[in-house]
Amino acid sequence: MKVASFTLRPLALIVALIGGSMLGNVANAQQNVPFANGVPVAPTGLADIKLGAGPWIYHTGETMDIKVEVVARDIEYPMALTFTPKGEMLLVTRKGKLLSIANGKATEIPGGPPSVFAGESGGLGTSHGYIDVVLHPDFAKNQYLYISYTKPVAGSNRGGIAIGRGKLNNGKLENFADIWDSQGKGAGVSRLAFAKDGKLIVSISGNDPQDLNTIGGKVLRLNDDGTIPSDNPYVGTPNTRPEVYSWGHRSALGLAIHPVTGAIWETENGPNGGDEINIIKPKANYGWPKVSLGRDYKGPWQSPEGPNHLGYEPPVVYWMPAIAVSGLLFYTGDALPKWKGDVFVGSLRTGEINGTGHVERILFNDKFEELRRESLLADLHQRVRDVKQGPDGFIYLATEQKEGAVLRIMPAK
Ligand SMILES: [Ca+2]
Repeated sequence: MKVASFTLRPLALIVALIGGSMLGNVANAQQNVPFANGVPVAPTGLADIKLGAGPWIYHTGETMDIKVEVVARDIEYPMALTFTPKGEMLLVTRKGKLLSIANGKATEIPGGPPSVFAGESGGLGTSHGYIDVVLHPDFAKNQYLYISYTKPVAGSNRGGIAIGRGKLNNGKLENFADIWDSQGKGAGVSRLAFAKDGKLIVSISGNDPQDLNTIGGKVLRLNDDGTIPSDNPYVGTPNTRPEVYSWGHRSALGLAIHPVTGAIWETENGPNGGDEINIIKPKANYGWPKVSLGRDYKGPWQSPEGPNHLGYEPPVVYWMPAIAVSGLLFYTGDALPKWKGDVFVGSLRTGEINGTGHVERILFNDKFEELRRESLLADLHQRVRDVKQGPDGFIYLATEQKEGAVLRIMPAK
């Protein structure tokens, strides 16, 4: 039933105004929330709850008790973490720092590029300093460390995404140089992963995911030196960027290679819902902004025809409302045996409420169809940006906030 105040009879309007009926609920509901830049301003009642000292013990759905510990804390805005073959933990931050974490202490590794940090986490138009860090598959031989970052661009307060590499040697990043540069055209977020064939897979957010002649909203495929692989799917296609591997993506905050199949998996954010996990195929169009399984920030379904993915590559998992899906991990360890083979994702916030980030575990069947989904650690109120498996088989989390931390999930005993 369409109810608008101008259609109400005077008596009903009076009833509505005094809030004594169903109609009153319509008239008095919280529909006029404050907006900024066309987006509702999310409340902050649960945000910035200080992380306790821990450890925390949880019972979990698969009847396995876990312990969560703080590995390091008071690190400003961690974005991504990784481990060297020798087990050293490396972290990059929105502040544009590369850090080595050991014994609860963060030590800065100099030699990285200048970068742009702008805006509060979770706000529109933010720039993220250092966004992701990966090691070359032959790192033990060549010491190559790659960073995707927001490179300063003259006349822009947001910068543009670039990717560079340097050699990690004796606590320094040496000879860092860009291997690929969006020339200011890509802003927002970017993730990196090396595929099993040694190609560097890159996700780039942007405003033009349906335009094959730009790099925004695409997954790209590069050689390890940033050049274009001759077997890329669009090499030689007119009016198409030869880096493009797949298209129609929104903000991808997670990228990982399946440990068995070698497939590229990606997490990307819808607005208020329509967050996705996708399996990336060459030339496939993943639909954004034509189709989505979620709502726009203002309330309407994103797809004009309703929520569907007809004619486009559908996600394997989706969320409505959004969880601000972030880092992506295939757990292969033995330390948490009941989770072996499961997928983990980070969440920055749930249902547009700040301070509700957490971790989700998803159990698939052998066709990668979802069977179970479990929410973990929501009571810690952290923005979980990255999820990685350590060499010890424990799960490590990077929480992206001003007083950010690295957490570790291990068996309770
Ligand atoms: Ca999609």
